[in-house]
Amino acid sequence: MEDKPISKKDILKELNEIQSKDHKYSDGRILGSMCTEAHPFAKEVYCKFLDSNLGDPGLFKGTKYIENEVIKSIGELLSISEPYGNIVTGGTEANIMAMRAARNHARKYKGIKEGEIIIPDSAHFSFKKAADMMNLKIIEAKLDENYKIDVDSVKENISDNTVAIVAIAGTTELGLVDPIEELSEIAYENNIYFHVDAAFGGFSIPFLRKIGYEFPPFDFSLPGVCSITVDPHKMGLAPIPAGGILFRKKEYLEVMAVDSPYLTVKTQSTIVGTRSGAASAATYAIMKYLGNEGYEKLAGNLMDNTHYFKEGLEKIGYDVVVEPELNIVAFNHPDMEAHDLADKLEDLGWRVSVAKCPIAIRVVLMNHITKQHLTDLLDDLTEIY
Ligand code: 0PR
Repeated sequence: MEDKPISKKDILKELNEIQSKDHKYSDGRILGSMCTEAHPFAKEVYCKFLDSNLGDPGLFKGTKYIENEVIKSIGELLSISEPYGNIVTGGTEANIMAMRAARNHARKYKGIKEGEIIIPDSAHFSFKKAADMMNLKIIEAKLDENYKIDVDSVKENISDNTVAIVAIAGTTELGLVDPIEELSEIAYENNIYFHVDAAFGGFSIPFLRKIGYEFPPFDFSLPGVCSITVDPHKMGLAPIPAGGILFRKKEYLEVMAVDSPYLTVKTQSTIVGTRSGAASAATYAIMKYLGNEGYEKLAGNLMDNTHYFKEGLEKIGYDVVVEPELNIVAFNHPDMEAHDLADKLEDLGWRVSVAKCPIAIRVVLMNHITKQHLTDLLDDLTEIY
């Protein structure tokens, strides 16, 4: 730090130069991100609540009310009238909370000390962080030929130490929805905590259903589902860091509550202490501003783009790995390594992501990628072909 203050003008000039090194969503070149530019209104509201701290909700009763209302509104989308939960720091904190609730619940009510969690091979790496922090053993269930969790593999792996089963609604790499109904039944029958990671799909499946897309049940309408991760900062157009975690019962928050004696509330269940109220307020505002209609339109448009892109790829001769269920397309050149194809696209200015299972180029069709961007991308892919 300098001894003398520097003028705002000079600092901003420097910051603008530095920021120009960042990629911008609006360039339409970021192909592998589940985040996108937040809606301008959400950003405006975010700034108004920048100082509010949900870690001490007694001081911020208004913001706490907003968080509760947001959880309730998301609950309505996920078929539960009285959900418990929080707006947290992204899907990672949400998944860690879910695993912590499951572990503590099993420890308290079943006496399990060395817990195991069964997750699909396709699960997001946040579960690895959760397992590492909580000393849980990860049991990876196999995927079936369609890259979804294999229900038999889950059944075979259930043991006396299983504290949770996890399924995904919108896998990170392919955007697929696991057979959640079957797993819910298995978890329910075996009295095992069942968590659904709908970080990506939770903010689109309910809206796609309303406009005629078919998805099997994946939410709290299934009696086995204990918690759901759903991130407003992915498909919800809310700013980072707006993750969401919803629990069916209050006792899941209670089993992981720690005393916070000198605060305005006596216990805390989130991982993070001082935490953003701005994310809750921005999510509240954007959900009201867009309404069901706005989100239906958004999700529908992104699926139209997905189909447009998929068909364009097939016309050129690329192999699409799997029929998209949500707005992600993964594809390969028939005789070029995915990493070589990724390098060629990077050379042309595209920011590409390569999936590992199966190895393929993966494009997440978020709101910042327009039809025109897709046409340009298909033109480049034609050149490369
Ligand atoms: N669950 C699922 C299914 C996810 O896909 C992700 C993240 C998470 C949980 C964790 O969420 P947070 O990253 O909010 O903690 N999925 C993306 C990924 O890892 C996140 C991402 C977003 C990565 C933008 C890159 C990027 O540019 O691929």
